[in-house]
Amino acid sequence: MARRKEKTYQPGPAVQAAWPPGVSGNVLNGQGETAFRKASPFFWHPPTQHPFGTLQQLASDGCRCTQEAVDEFAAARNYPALVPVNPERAERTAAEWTALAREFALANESDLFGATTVKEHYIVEGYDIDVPNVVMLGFAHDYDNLKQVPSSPANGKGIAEVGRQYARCTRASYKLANWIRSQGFNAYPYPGPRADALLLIPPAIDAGLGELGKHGSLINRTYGANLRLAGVTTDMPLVFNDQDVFGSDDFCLNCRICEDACPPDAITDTKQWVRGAERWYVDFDKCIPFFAENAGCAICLAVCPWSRPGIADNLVVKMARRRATQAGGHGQS
Ligand code: B12
Repeated sequence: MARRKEKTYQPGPAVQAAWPPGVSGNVLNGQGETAFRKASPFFWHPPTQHPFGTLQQLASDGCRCTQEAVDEFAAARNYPALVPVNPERAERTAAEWTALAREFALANESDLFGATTVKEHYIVEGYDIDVPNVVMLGFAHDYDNLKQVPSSPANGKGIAEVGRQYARCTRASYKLANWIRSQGFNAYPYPGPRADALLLIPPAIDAGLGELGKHGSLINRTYGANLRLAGVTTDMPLVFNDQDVFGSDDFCLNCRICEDACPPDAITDTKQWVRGAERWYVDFDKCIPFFAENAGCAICLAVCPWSRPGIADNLVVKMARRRATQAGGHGQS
């Protein structure tokens, strides 16, 4: 077996000074907990709601490393107004509403569309979501820009690309929410970049957008992990998607490209219990210092084999073949 790469990264003094004494983000996130509980408000929530407020400010300042990145993140935080809900609505089936909403979303900047019901483990502790359904949207980064991470004042292309796609998340989720409202239903956008009531990865998995990767981000069968997410909660009747299990989780079991590439060694090779579910988990205490010092990082997204354009289709076929061989093998024994 090949040896793991030596990691030499050590957090610098600014991160150490900003760290809340005695606090672990992994404990706050419920690493090692086998019973279910909701996620606690965490990074990118208002700084008064969690203990990492000072570090969050440091990370946020670091992401403004070039004027282009500043401008893209400003566009991402330019939240439009929500229109009032139309008191009149047409009689349509859930299938008809879903087809119309999908068509609208895909024509208005989203690359992916899926729907599911709102479940308890999507909602952050202390928040409420009082509509039953959620539409999940996916947005691919420009891969050539994204792969220039980590960013710095000398080359901010990677983090500017993250900001640019967040701006698309904002525009697209608000446009879809306003379209749904104009059709007579409640709708609330969750665009990122700031955190809110809704965790985005768990509903994206249930809405068929992909599987959770070893690097803690969702892997889609077309775009890999080269993807941002946004959501719109609503009471519009919708047809729900099934999960899309296409083999990336199995692939992660034997792949360690992101583990090896992660400078602070934050990605682990085994699944862990976190708030009652056994799944991939990224060590926040190791990840965040490098993230804060390197303008948002995203190396794990860029190196993921599923993210390279044109590769995911082949990997889906390869994983289907592997499953068929394994099933055949079991049948013969
Ligand atoms: C806080 C946050 C961070 C923090 C903490 C990261 C973390 N692991 O939670 C920091 C700043 C370190 C961070 C870094 C990054 N993030 Co971030 N982050 C968020 C944010 C705002 C909230 C997540 C949260 O509260 N985490 C704390 C707890 C809940 O984490 P957790 O228990 O480990 O759970 C995570 C997953 O396991 C999964 N999950 C939670 N519950 C359950 C339950 C089940 C059953 C399953 C299967 C999965 C699952 O969702 C959680 C999100 O990572 C979300 C947006 C959102 N509203 O969801 C974006 C988000 C998760 N981040 C994203 C990305 C891309 C990144 C980065 C690559 C940075 C970048 N340049 O874009 C790195 C990757 C680091 C990593 N893999 O962890 C994307 C992921 C897109 C994708 N393809 O999946 C999101 C969805 C933002 C977006 N709008 O697209 N992030």
